[in-house]
Amino acid sequence: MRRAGRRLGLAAVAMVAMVAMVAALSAAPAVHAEDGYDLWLRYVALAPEQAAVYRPQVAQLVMAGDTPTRSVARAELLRGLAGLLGSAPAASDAASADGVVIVGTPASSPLIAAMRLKLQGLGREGYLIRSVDVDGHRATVIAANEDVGALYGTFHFLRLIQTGQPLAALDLRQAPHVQLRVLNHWDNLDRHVERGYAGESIWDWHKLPDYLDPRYTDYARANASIGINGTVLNNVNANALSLTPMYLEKAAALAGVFRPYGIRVYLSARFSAPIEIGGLKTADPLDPQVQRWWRDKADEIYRYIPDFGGFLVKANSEGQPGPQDYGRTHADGANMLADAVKPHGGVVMWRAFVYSHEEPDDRAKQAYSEFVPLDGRFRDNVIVQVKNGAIDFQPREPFHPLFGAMPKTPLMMEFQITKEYLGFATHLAYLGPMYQETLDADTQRRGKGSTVAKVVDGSLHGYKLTGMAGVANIGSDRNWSGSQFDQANWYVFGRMAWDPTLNAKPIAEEWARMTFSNDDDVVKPIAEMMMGSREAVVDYMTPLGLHHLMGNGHHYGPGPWVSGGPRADWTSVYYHRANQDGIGFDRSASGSNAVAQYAPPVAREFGDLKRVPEKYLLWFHHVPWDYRMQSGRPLWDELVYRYSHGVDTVRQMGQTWQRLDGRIDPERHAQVATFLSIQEKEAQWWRDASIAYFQTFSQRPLPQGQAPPAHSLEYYEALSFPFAPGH
Ligand code: GCV
Repeated sequence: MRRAGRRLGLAAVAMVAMVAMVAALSAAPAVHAEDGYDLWLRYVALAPEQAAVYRPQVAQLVMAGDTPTRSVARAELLRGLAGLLGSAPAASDAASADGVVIVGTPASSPLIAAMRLKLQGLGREGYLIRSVDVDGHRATVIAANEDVGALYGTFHFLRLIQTGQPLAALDLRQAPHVQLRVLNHWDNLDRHVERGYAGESIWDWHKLPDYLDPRYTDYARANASIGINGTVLNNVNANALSLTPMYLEKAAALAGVFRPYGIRVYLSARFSAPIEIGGLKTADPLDPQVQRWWRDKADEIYRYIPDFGGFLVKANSEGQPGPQDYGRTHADGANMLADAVKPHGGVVMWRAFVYSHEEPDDRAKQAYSEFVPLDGRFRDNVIVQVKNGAIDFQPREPFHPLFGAMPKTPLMMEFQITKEYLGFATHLAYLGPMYQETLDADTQRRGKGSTVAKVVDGSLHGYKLTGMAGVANIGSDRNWSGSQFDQANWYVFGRMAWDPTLNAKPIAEEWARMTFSNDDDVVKPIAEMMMGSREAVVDYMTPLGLHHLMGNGHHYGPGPWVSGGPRADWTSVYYHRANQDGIGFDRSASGSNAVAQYAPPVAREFGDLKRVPEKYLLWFHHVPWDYRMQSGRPLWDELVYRYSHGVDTVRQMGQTWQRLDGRIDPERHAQVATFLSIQEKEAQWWRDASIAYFQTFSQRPLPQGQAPPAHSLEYYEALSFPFAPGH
């Protein structure tokens, strides 16, 4: 009996444990819910009292799901509301009670058609969200001219609930300020991602077109939720094979997944493809055979992908082939491709990140020198893609002088989301303030207020085509971006591409609410950490306008001593120009005169040692070590102080994060905590190595209270990282 009883007891215990486990599992969110996979679309249950307020406001849904886009919008709304509120609204054909949500277009919804809403001016992608009265019932309408607008409106509506905003008296109208809002994937066909720190490429080319990883759909959802409407699948350092039928079929499969989400596929085109895959002897853009080849290629691509967006091209830059190989201009090259895609409605995004074969007196001047003379010579379906600054995505650069300088040629912004120069995936650096700093910068090309944002949204020069590109930080890692906080950079890019006048801080807050917690006492410290984080990176890597001081090739860690090699403008010494007298690149009239590429009032400000903002001091001037800074300190002391300040800020970020222990799910909290400790270690390394190196020129003691570097300069110089990621 006892034995039997004991067995029974064990079985009962096992049964109870199993039931408890099953109950726990079914009550718990999806298995991987808090590893970051769900991004800002977690839709976790709101606090009961909050859910109780929303539930009656979204009790019914009137929405036809009979087109692919309406169907994904509907599914998202049901999924979101079920997650947030514990129950999805009931489907209905009419507003028969309070709390109806009506979504659609006048064409798809008789209710919306009857409302006669002012949808003019919203275009294809805009929407309005409004609290209305329908037959005496309180309702919310999400209306647009086209399905994709209704999809964007749906995501906006969900965001309101995700971030705890009231729904009672809504009157929102939104339309994108920028037409092409695209991610640029620097993904190779072997799945290596150039400057990628989040695993392999998410495009599993080998299994495409047959296997469509569900991740592709989640990628599309995430992009649509922030208004991104285009993706360039392959690296700008392009392989011509991407344009062969085998790969076009794969790209078409991806385009099929993305289409309902309003996302078009683009491809980077290798300029020499007519030779490599076309069997021609030349890729000369003025050669009729070459032109014919591209026209045929475009026709072929559009047979696979009828809504193909067009080409992105890196030409005559860093060894890539281009029209200059045949004595032709960038305009000749771009126009040939533009003519090929024009009949299909495609565009060409032609990059202005160029290097000539001859070393220039100042690389910062190159793009302007090559492109400004071509203003007005591009076809109307070409847009020139310009990096935010003239060198290369440094932690801080003044705005690119091309912005505002090509009134007759649409220019689009290229930001880097992946943090090639800002600590890869382990450093927390929220890029919102950096994007905002560039977009808010005043080119003064048409008087004061001629901001870069107005160049990008086309309003300054009346561009017909507008765009913003972000070099993606997305990979196969479960958390997509290599770290939890790097998701915020994808997010803020999308939000600012939609509206370049948005501020970084509210975006950080809304992201933190959706990603971590809706509690103000969690959101506030996180947003503060984020807002200070990029400045901290600037301080511990490249303070006061220094730039391009990273390790050679892989760009990991400090390398201010980098010299030699094939080109001077690939070294650090070329950029910092430190010597016994001082430090900094003289780009004023007494130096390379790069300042002259800006509008005169800006040139005067940047070119004047007394007026240049200190954050750009060493970008534009070579300054003596004892130069008196605004703080009253000599330059050398200020430099050391800034390096240390960067490290201190990271330490404080770590402490702030520790205080949030218990307020964030343990898995993500632990990962962020570890990454912050890596960042602190590496910030210290940057500071120490940089100080050790520059002290050999300044020959000055460290200011009082400043700790000496932990190691000798030789130690730092000897460190080697042959396998750093992303190279
Ligand atoms: C895709 C920098 C990067 C390169 C990148 C290049 C570009 O030089 O280090 O990896 O190449 O910019 O933007 O074309």
